[in-house]
Amino acid sequence: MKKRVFSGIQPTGNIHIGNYLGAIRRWVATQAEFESIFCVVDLHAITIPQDPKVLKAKTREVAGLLLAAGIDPEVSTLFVQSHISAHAELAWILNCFIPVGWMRRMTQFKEKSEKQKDEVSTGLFDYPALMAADILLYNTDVVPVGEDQKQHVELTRDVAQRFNSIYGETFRIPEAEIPQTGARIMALDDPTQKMSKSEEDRGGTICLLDSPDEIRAKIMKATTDSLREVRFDEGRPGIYNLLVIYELFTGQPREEIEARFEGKGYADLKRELAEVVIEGLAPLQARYRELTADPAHIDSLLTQGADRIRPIAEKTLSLVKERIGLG
Ligand code: ATP
Ligand code: LTN
Repeated sequence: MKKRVFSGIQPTGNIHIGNYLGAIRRWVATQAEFESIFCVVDLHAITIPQDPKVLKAKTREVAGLLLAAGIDPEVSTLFVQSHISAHAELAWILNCFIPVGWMRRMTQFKEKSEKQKDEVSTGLFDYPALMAADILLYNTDVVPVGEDQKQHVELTRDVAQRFNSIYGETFRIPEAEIPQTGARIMALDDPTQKMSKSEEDRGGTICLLDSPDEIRAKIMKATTDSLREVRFDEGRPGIYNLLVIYELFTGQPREEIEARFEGKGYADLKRELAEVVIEGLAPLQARYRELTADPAHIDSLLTQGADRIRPIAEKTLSLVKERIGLG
C-alpha cells in the first residue's frame, strides 16, 4: 500500500519560486511514490478579500501551473477545494474541538492579521481548522509543505488525536514533511522575510511566470551585504538565500558552487543565478502557455479530479458524523 500525500496551495497572488522550491517541485518528484492528492484551496483564499473574477482566474492559473510544473493528472489527483463540500462541513465540526488558545498561538494568523488590522475576518482566524479538515478527510499520511505550514500540521495532529481520544480511532495522524533545503526561500529585497505571494511590492518575489528581463532585474537588485566572499553562511541571509536558490536550481553540491565563485564577486553570482533561474523556469513556462491555450481542458481535469476523490471525503465525513451523533 502506498502512503497517501496531501498538500494544498492558495489561488492568490502570483506563485513564486519559494512555492516551487519549497513545495511544488517536491510534489512532482515524489508523486508516483505516493498516492498523491493536490488541492487548489480557494476556500482558504477567501479568508482575505478577493475579487470574484480574479479568484476564478487564479484558481485556473494555479492549476495550470501545477500541471505545467509536472503534476500528472494520470498519477496524482488535482482538484479545487470548493468542489467538495465535505471540506467546509468537516472544518465546522473540527472547530468545535479546537480550543481558541491553540488558534491564538498560530504565527501565520498573527503575521497576517497584523497586516490587515481591523479588517481581519473570522475565517482567517479559523484557517487552520479548514486546513485540518483538508488533511484529515483523506486519511493523509504525509503533508509536504514549506516551513511556514509546520505549525498548522501540528495543530491538525493535535485535533485529530483529541477527537480520536474522545470518540475512538477515526482519523489517521498525518506528518508534515519539510525539506532540508528550500523550506523557507526569503524575499530578495528583504532576506529576513519569507518570499510571499501576498506582498504588494513584487520586487522581492520571483514569480513562475516572470519574463527573463524581470528575473534579471529582480536578482540584480537583491539585497546582500557589504562583504565580498560568496559562501554558504546562514549569518549572511541575503547571499545565503541566493546561493540556496542556485543550489536548488542546479542540483550542484555546495562545495562545488563555492569553488565556482571563488575570487568572484556578488555581481558574478547574481548574473549567473539569473540565467540559471531563467533556464530552470523556461520549460514550465512553455508548458503553461500550451496548457492555457485550452482552458476548458484544465477545468475538465479539475472536475474529474474532484469526482475521483469525493467518495473518500464523504466516507470520512459520514464516519465523523456518526461518531458524534449527527444526522
Ligand atoms: P502567502 O504569502 O499569501 O501566505 P504563500 O506564498 O505562503 O502565500 P501558499 O499558497 O500559502 O503560498 O503556500 C503554498 C506552499 O508553498 C506551502 O507548502 C508553503 O509552505 C510553501 N511556501 C510558501 N512560501 C514559501 C517560501 N518562501 N519558501 C518555501 N516554501 C514556501
Ligand atoms: N495553508 C497552506 C495551504 C493549504 C494546505 C492544506 C497545505 C491548505 N490546506 C492542506 C497542506 C495541506 C499554505 O500553504 N498556506
